[in-house]
Amino acid sequence: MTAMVLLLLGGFAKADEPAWKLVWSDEFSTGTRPDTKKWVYDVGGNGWGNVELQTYTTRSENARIEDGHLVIEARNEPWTGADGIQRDYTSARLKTAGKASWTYGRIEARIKVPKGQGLWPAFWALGSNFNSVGWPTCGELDIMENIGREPSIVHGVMHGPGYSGDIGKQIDRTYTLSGGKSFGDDFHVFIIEWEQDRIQWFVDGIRFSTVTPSTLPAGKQWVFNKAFFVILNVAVGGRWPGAPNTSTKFPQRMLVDYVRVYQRTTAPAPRVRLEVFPDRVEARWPLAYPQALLDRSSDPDSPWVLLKTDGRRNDEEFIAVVTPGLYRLRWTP
Ligand SMILES: [Ca+2]
Repeated sequence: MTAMVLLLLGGFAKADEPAWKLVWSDEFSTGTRPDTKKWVYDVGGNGWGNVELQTYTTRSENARIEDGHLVIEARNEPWTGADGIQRDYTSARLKTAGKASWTYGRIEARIKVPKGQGLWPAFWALGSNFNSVGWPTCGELDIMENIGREPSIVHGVMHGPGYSGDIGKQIDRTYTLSGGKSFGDDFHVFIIEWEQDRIQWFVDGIRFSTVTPSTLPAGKQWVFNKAFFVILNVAVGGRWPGAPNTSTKFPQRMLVDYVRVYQRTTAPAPRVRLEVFPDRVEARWPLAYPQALLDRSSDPDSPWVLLKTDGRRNDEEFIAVVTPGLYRLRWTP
């Protein structure tokens, strides 16, 4: 019996160590427009501090729910916004400001970015005190930024007072897809795990940046031990990506499968249940332990490797098809 040689370990953490609990999410699975209980539109075309070219609107042409995804669509069309200025591009920018914000947690989204010179999709967060203290004192965490001329690269960026993009001193780390693949070809999961005095960035479960107060320029203030809200947008043009050119095809769409926010909670050690079917064995564990963190090893002397599985979920559990081997369910970094 296959299951007899399958060993599942409950991670290396003690039973009283914290796991993640889902505290907020949007699966974009109902309705035709973004849920106004969760999202607020940023509207307008003032360049957004970056000499961007688009006007953000609230129209379904620019933001809608389709096939279980939030679609943010950048279009090349003349559009005159409330400021009376006609610009050549429209798009959308959605934020949870005033609806939901969090201090610490695991914030993740599964996203397929648009493609093309001049496109600038982002999944990011701003300090909730933005309106009172302004940028960059409020702090900015870019969980994922991609610019069209770098199709294989995403940036994980931190801006704060004295270390922001306008003075070229932001903390900017990148993750590059192997084999020349483009982020715009498929969905990827972009994550930060954020705790007091430490933030880690991941793509598809692989950590590529860890930032702590000691990372900052000497004497600069860490402004990330307080509440932040989340933003999703597709900008067109701007100082960093540059303008679209004749190679850029419009419309371009960013597809967001979900946004999920987990926070740490004291939880019992994860229990993994094995279901044996005639043709496969499934490992099932509670949703409190994110799917991304099932590690596999071929034998006790080999390193752990994150199991690459699309898996699936029901209302209570993540479900992964597993083969004989050594496994651990990991829920602390
Ligand atoms: Ca979805």
